[in-house]
Amino acid sequence: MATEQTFIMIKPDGVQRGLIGEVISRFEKKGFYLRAMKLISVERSFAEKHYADLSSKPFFGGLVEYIVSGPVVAMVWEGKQVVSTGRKLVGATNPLAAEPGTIRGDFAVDIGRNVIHGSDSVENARKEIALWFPEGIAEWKSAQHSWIYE
Ligand code: DAT
Ligand code: MG
Repeated sequence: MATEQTFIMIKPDGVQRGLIGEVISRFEKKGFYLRAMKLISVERSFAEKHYADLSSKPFFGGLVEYIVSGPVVAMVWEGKQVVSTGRKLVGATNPLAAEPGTIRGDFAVDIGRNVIHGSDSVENARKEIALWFPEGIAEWKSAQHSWIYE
């Protein structure tokens, strides 16, 4: 199946607040496939690498603090247009601007506690998956595939 993959991370607040199942459920029910997942606490240098594009922003220090403040759930999801559609499921960066029905719109208030990360392009998804899953990802095909994709 030559479809897209995206990197989704449940941030430390999402883990602490018991939202892991909720997030996974939304991606599963939509019709995307989980290809890799791990609960992991990352080092500051690793968080800085993940958010390297934002290193000049005034909020960078606080963002890195937040990501290393507890374990995160790192995942790879696969499916048709999963990068852009995953961003829609995630919702706008500022949770107060995120639509109800999105993860951030339903479960978050502050931009610095917005529960979840989703890759913003196919190219960045590829880079993030390589960074977070150097060990590789699982190969499998859902038995429901032909009931979701025509
Ligand atoms: P997104 O996570 O929606 O892709 P982003 O890549 O621009 O947004 O920023 C990464 C994270 O940094 C974002 O989820 C929350 C934080 N952030 C972004 N803009 C911010 C701001 N103006 N003030 C504080 N934190 C911010
Ligand atoms: Mg981003």
